[in-house]
Amino acid sequence: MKLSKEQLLGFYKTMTTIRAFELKAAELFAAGKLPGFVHLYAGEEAVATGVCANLEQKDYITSTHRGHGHLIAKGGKIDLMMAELFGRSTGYCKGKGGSMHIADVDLGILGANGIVGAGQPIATGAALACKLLKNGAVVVCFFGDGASNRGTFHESLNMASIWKLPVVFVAENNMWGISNYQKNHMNVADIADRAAAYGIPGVAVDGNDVIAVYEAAAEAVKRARSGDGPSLIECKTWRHRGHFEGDPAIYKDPKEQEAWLKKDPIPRLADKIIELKYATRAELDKIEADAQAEIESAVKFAEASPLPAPEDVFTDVYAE
Ligand SMILES: Cc1ncc(C[n+]2csc(CCOP(=O)(O)OP(=O)(O)O)c2C)c(N)n1
Repeated sequence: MKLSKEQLLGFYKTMTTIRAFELKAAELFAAGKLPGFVHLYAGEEAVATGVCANLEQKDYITSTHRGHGHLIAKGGKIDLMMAELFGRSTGYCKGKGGSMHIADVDLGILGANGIVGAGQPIATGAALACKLLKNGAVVVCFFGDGASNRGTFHESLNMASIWKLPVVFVAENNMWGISNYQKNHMNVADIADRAAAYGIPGVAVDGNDVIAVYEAAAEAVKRARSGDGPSLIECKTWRHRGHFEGDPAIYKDPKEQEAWLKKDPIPRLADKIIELKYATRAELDKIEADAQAEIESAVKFAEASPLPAPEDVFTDVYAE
């Protein structure tokens, strides 16, 4: 598959925007400016970017506790995301949800989720709705290696398979479930192998290679859209930081960390773009600087926004 200059530069923009958002969130959290937990996606940008580049606005995603990258890649509004992290009334959840509850249904973002593995049945249900409504939409379900051990994973893949639902399950295998190394929590090397148990295609790809992710997702999305049912894609990647901000990640082998940092998906894509002569280093630096500026402006928006009013404490919390 030959990708155009516009596509690769678009990937670069999305990935550098996610990275800039995450590193800014790390800095703000350390400065005590963000009231809730943040689980950062730095290092895993190629997964959300490569997958979501295959989606249209009418398509849906379900996200996780590590969701900022998914939201940005699906077109989420960065100023509203940042305001939510700050707990401000202009945020996606009017400041009451924080990082793990951001949703934008108009953009097909069915929500981040603090419950590990909870997105899998939601994605399966959304895919059933798409099939019944015949709206031609596809659902992508992002989840981690840890979530691949939950009953929700097995039930969802089975149900999606027998009903041939238009859903793509994307396992983001960053090798860790908090401090639990993959080898210690599952006896298979490739999560993709689990697809065979449900009679659906399963493929493991280099999750730090945005082109490889894009190509695998293109096939799975096409399959889902044409009514041939679900697929499982495992993207092998690495989170650069601790499980959440504040976790020093002392359980990581420093040598392994160093080796993975050398496989950082962003410089890898930059090298590819330069090799193809699609852009110069200076042009890529400009894309990165623009991404940084967008994040700085989102921080200004958030900091200038009011906190929710105390009398609104119960609004949007309970349904009548
Ligand atoms: C049902 C449930 N069990 C446990 C937790 C606590 N918890 C939060 S994140 C996490 C690990 C998730 O690992 P993984 O699915 O690999 O995602 P990653 O954090 O690596 O992106 C756990 C166990 C939870 N939030 N929900």
